[in-house]
Amino acid sequence: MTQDDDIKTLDTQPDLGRRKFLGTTALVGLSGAGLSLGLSACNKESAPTEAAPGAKGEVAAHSPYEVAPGKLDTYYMFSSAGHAGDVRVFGLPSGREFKRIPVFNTDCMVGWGITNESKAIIGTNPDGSVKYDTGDTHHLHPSYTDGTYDGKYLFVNDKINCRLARVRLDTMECDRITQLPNIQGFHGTFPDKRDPVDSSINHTTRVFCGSEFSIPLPNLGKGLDDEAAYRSLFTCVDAESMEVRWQVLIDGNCELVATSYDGKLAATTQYNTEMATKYEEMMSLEWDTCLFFNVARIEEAVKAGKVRYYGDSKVPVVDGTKAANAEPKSALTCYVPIPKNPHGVNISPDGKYYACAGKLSPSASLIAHELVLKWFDGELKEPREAVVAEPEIGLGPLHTAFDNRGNAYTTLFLDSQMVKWSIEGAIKAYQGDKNAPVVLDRLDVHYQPGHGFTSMGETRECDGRFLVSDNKFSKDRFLPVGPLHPETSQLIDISGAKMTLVHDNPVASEPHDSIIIRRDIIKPLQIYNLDDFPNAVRDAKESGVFRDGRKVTVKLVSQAPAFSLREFRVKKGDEVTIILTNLDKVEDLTHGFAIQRHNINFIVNPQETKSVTFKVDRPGIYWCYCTHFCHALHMEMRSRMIVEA
Ligand code: K7E
Ligand code: CUA
Ligand code: CA
Repeated sequence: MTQDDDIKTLDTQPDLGRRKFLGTTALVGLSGAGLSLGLSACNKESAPTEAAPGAKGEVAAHSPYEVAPGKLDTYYMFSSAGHAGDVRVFGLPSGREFKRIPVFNTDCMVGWGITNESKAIIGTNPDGSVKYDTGDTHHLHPSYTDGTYDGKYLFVNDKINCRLARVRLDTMECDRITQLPNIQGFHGTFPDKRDPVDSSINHTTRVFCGSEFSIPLPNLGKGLDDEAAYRSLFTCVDAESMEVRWQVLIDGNCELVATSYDGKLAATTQYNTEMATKYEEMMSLEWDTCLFFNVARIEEAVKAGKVRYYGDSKVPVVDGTKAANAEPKSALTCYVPIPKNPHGVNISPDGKYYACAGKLSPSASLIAHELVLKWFDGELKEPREAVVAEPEIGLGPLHTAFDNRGNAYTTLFLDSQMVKWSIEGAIKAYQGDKNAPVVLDRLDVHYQPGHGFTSMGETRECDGRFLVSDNKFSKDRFLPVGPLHPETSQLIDISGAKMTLVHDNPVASEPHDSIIIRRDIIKPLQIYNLDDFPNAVRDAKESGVFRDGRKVTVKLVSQAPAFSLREFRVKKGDEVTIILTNLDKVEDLTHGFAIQRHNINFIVNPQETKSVTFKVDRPGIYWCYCTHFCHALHMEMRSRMIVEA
């Protein structure tokens, strides 16, 4: 088995592509000496031979999983980077890291949190300062059409400052961030897979967000010690406008979130049905729940105005507490009891079952989607009757992934294992069949896995080929790099009866969740459209210094290997805005712009425009230079800011 030959269309021809790239705009008028000076690293002939005993400098034996030089991966893997605040993009099966997408963090590689455009997305205080510049991304999921990824967006949470971000999958850049009101500890998040209200809309229109930590509502300094009144809200955000649509007041808290394939239900696991504020008390009950939301009924209640508001939030809140939803036929929520302190909830790709991982219980609870709907129709006595299996699978179950052959793969944190179990076998065993095969295989992973996820496993197109175990500890698996270790991402082949460990990859701390997407689904942009930037400097002739009192706008363009202004003059005390458009139209030709001693550093990709605004209060000359290696004359690509006294 190698990378998909059926996705050949995306394979580039590396030799041709590289020569074409060098032969056009980038090197017009340059000598051969310049070429070798600037771009020797790209020279294919200079491939290392030391580790290559085979003929013609190539490795003799290939692993069937190897992605040979110049070949492309079969899958994208997107990972939430935890408290690094960004999103990472990898290729599978190679495990190569391609990109880090800054989201909640400041990033000087691209200028995220530095440019005016990114500050506007992150959110700024009235005085222009950034409100938050840290975040903790735990869960990320793309938008859906018809039960599979449509390649449009990726949604990711910030657990620290309670924001939902959206990443465009064509540019792989964050384009919106929304603050969720009246919650803390925003953890689980999942988009719906189709519109639950209008069945003709078969794509994602909502994103659901769970809050893990309960707080007084509103949290304005009153009722601080009335811990019994602390509450959590479940939040729905509009996937297009990114505005918060509604919230649900619940009993207990929210952990992970899952959504059904028919759009009807959203689910969240709850480990703190005790509604405790102290550690020990959160484990005092033997049972917690998986909580289901009837999305259409909630939207009806919002429409009917059966809502309240907290603090100065304009977001309508409906009542999803147990007491208010005892009558199934009108209930907005259904609380299904499962063993104490569960963690992840994942729905099987056939849309039939939610698998809740036990965490403190050595089991997984399988809840049937149809039976939860039956409870809402008044045809089931107790919510617990929706549980159709509860296999014992091992210690510390955290998250479950699926293949397309009816098997589930659950990470066992305490056992440091991946366990493969049969859904059908587990259901039969629950019904009393002692011979039903439940656990089919176990594989040691290294060490302490958190999330496990399969190729296309959260979609109808689940293909059952690969499983990745994202492990929280790497210990001895890699060269030591000081007290902080990387984590281990382990690729596992699940296409056969037994799981096979393919390889380890170190991942820089501290990823949480990931998803694996077939590469043909993602259609990345190579060059921006100049028209998408209203402030674009469309021609070098438009460059110049434009003064409006103490506000000065400097417009310039970059075209390899020069900026259109060799120098520009401003005065001490000015507020300077620099608008830079990269007029280069060549794929991969990015320029950077940094100003000495002014904390300015950002990049402009082909046909992109960005701006920065800052004060100048120290007379002198300050060199501006291109930070991003673009050309053999990259070092010379400079401008000079002259600040007059
Ligand atoms: Cu770490 Cu998804 Cu936040 Cu489980 S969560 S491991
Ligand atoms: Cu332009 Cu380096
Ligand atoms: Ca509990």
